[in-house]
Amino acid sequence: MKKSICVLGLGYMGLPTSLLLSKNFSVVGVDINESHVERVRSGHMPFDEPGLKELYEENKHNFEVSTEVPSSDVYIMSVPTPLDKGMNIAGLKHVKQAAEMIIPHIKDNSLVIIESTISPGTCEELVFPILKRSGKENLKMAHCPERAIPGKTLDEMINNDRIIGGIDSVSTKETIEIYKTFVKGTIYPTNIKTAEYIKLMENTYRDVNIALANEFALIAEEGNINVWEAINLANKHPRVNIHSPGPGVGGHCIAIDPWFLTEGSSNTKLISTSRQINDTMPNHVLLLIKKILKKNTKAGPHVITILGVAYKGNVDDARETPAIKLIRLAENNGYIVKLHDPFVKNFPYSLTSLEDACRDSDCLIIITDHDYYKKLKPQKISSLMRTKNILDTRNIIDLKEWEKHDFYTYLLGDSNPKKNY
Ligand code: SAJ
Repeated sequence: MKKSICVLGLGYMGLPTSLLLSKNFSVVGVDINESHVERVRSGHMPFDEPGLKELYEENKHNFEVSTEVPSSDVYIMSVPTPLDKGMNIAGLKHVKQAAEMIIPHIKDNSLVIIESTISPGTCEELVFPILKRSGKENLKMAHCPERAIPGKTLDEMINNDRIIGGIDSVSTKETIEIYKTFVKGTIYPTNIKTAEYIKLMENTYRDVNIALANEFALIAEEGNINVWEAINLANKHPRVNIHSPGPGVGGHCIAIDPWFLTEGSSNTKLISTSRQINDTMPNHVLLLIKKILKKNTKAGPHVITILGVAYKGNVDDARETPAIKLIRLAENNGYIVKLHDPFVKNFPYSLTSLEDACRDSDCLIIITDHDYYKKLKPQKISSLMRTKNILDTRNIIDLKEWEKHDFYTYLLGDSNPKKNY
């Protein structure tokens, strides 16, 4: 008989994982959000992800969804672990709730796998003791952090290497057997706490490197240097790989996970400084907007247009997007803020058509590196604007092309001496 697997949490990672597993196992996907469960049950994918709908159609005979936890051989937790913002520590309430929900249904020999990102020690010190309250024998547990990137989730879940750390060698071995059914990359075994630590190191590494790129951009602006050209040429060195500056770091992982590392230590100067640099990039973007509007515009009130609210290019995901901070800062400074995004549907502020967003605007600000904006034609927008300013925070448009259509162009990380801000 096929092993039964229950995946708790049908979000960006839980749903694709459930569907990949349903090729070989009988899978029940559980979520506490009834309307979300209903949506998936009726065959509607709750977010855009290449190949997801097709995978659902292929495997739906092995896949059920429910708000109730069933009795199962294996449980996989893929629930959110948000940042407890007031304290900058991991918010583990969903993890605890999922563990409590499992207790009445868990069997002797069940295996519980945590995919959610957690601070080192959480599996052994928090979750396993909760599961042991069930009184069941030979419980097993492992941490198998996900490494996939939205927009390429299925491809990366299948092809990336994976780290699996069990609470003991049997747990590690059994978890590897399960993931081997769909992972083509190499699966590396380790212990459970090291697996928790590795996941946080990976995202912290990226955050610190982005902070360095952002700091390079700020220094370049002071020194009449185009940071994008400088980074491109520095990266010709065989051992240098500088990341890209931008308007700030968003998403559910890179902007959050470094704090899960720092909560367990007092030796975290570099990591917290990097977080601070990335978190204050929207403030810097606002300063650039102010300089632009001081120099080249008509009388206020000023209208600014934010192009892109997704946290990164070509996705519909706006979690932790730096656009939110920029919108709030801009409103606090008296600007009328108009917003456009070709993909995002759920957002706390109203989004409008591109034409409406640009009409009577004094400055366009590219925040998200959607391909859609790379292809934007200045002639399409030029006549709508009140004052033709454009600030590119991602270096994705051809500024010269926009200048041909009478735009004043500005680039984050380039003080642009000709325009002298
Ligand atoms: N960003 C920059 N400059 C860069 C790269 C990214 O400003 O050079 C910004 C992006 O615009 C975005 C944010 O950083 O706002 C994060 O984007 P991302 O593409 O770096 O990462 P995520 O959050 O989509 O996915 C990351 C990935 N982790 C790593 O690359 C180490 C992914 O593999 C993880 O699975 C995911 O976090 C996760 O779930 O932890």
